[in-house]
Amino acid sequence: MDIRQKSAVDAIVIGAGIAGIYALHKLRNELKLEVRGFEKGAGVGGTWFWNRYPGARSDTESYVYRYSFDPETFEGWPWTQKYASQEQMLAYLNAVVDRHGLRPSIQFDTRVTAATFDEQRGVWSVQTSDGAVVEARYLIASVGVLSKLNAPAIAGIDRFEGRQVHTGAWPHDLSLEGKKVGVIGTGSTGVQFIPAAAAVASRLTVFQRSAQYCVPAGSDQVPAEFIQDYRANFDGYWDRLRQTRIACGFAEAAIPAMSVSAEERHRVFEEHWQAGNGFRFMFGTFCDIAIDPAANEAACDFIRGKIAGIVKDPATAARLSPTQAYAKRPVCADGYYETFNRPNVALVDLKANPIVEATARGVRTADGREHELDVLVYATGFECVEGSYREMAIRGRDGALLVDHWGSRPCSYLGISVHGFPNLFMVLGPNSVFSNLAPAIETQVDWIAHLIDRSEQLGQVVIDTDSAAEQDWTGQCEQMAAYTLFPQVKSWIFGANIDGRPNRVLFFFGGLAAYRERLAEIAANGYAGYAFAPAEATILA
Ligand code: FAD
Ligand code: NA7
Repeated sequence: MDIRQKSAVDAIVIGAGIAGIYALHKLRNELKLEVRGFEKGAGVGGTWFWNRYPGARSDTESYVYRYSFDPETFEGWPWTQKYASQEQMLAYLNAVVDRHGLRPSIQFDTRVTAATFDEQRGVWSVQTSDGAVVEARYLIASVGVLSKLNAPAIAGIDRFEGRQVHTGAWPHDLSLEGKKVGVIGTGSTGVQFIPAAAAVASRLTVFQRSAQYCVPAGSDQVPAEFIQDYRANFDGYWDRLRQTRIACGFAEAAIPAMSVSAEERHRVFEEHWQAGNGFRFMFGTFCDIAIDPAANEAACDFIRGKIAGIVKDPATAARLSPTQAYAKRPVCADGYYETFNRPNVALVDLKANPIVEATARGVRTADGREHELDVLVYATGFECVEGSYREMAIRGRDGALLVDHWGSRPCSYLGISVHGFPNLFMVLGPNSVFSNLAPAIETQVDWIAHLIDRSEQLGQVVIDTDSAAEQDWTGQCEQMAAYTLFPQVKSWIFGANIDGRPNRVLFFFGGLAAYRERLAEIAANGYAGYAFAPAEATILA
């Protein structure tokens, strides 16, 4: 029988991005469970299915932004560029899915709307947008940290006769060739989109709320010798990567910025500026850019100097120069600041001159000017981490709603489990590791599969996590975040990109190596914080 017709299976996987694909493979092909996948999109790929905007690409280097579990697909993969484009990422993920025969297990165009835990039977009852109800013992939520779109409310937007698009739901049929384009947002997406759009649009108006510290990406060909060495020593590369914090493949700095002379600091910054990559600039130059205010200000000063040197119009350069700490997720793009020297590009500073309303022909700013647009692009990001959970009614013990359990402080044990929601496993749930996300996802899915395997060995018991473990983990994440400069700035990594939302801690800043060590300790310590027991017997304090 087609697995997609079964109303009871061992496990359900929600989402078919990097995480969902791997979870399906792990549970179905390795643990030999019956697994049904649901994906609201029409195909696999998640982020790389949805984000088709011009310029879209990973900004983690290609050789570490993929699966380590599947050297074979990569073996024959045509690979020349340092960063994979959206098309290449999507093609790669589709190839993995087909190579492992996963497609028949996934039901596309189907959204999971609700999931309720039956305490007596230890079973999740999952409802989908097509009205079906499917039961499973294990529920894996791989719904993405950057999956629920965020867009500003613009007064009178219904009047606008042009086209509106979000970069995270880019339509297949839209070309910007020769069009008057407006873009709101200058985050990771905006800085990729802006140079690409400026090259084809007749006019590009950039509506900037916050100026951005953007370093070059250093997009380039990968040297053939490196590719050869990597293919020959695949496992060694990944083993070393898992011993690092940010897991982006570059050497992480061990020297504090202020321990060297000003000349040496400048030399190191310049070397990394030339090499490119945002994470490398933040974590490969000096070890304390994200911790020590003086080190951070030195990096800011260097980047501001670059902006002043690149952007010809001093007023534009000033508007592009951030004043706050360099403490958002670091971004990179080639030719970002240079784009503002083009005659067809204009910059609007929304803090000084906000959009007040939409008109039939465009948008009007507070200075009274109407900006004529054929297309208005929202590069305004996502309701991150918790956003996709807010779109599903997930009910655990006593009918408690997950989002109520979280309130304004999303908590978890290890970013994976939540007290009172047994056998629910999140991939990249609140307080997962802040790093290159591909190896973080593999780490979590391996752990989830390990727990499920153990439950199966113990006689298909229910796995719950205790409240103390959840609170302890969440508290540790908060303490670690407070040690860094990240909470000083409002950004998506603290959920504060959404208007009116305060900062809340959503990531573990201890790094991938420490996170993996913690998992190993927990396993060695009798799975501390977890209980494995028959359904009615697992109710934990
Ligand atoms: P996603 O890829 O977001 O997949 C989640 C899937 O779940 C989606 O397909 C969604 O449709 C589906 N879904 C959600 N809710 C439901 C529901 N209720 N029912 C059914 N299906 C549902 N990270 C890096 O580490 N390096 C990078 O260079 C990088 N670049 C990025 C560039 C962009 C433009 C964006 C947006 C993100 C980038 N990221 C990057 C983060 C990226 O999201 C992760 O690296 C990774 O792709 C996440 O995979 P995932 O499977 O966890 O989630
Ligand atoms: P980000 O990084 O959240 O950036 C969104 C941008 O949109 C950022 O410049 C925001 O300004 C701006 N924004 C958000 N809401 C508004 C409103 N209401 N008005 C004006 N401007 C707004 O999202 P991205 O898609 O760029 O990147 C997300 C992740 O995807 C990224 O880190 C990578 O992992 C890939 P702000 O800075 O908040 O003032």
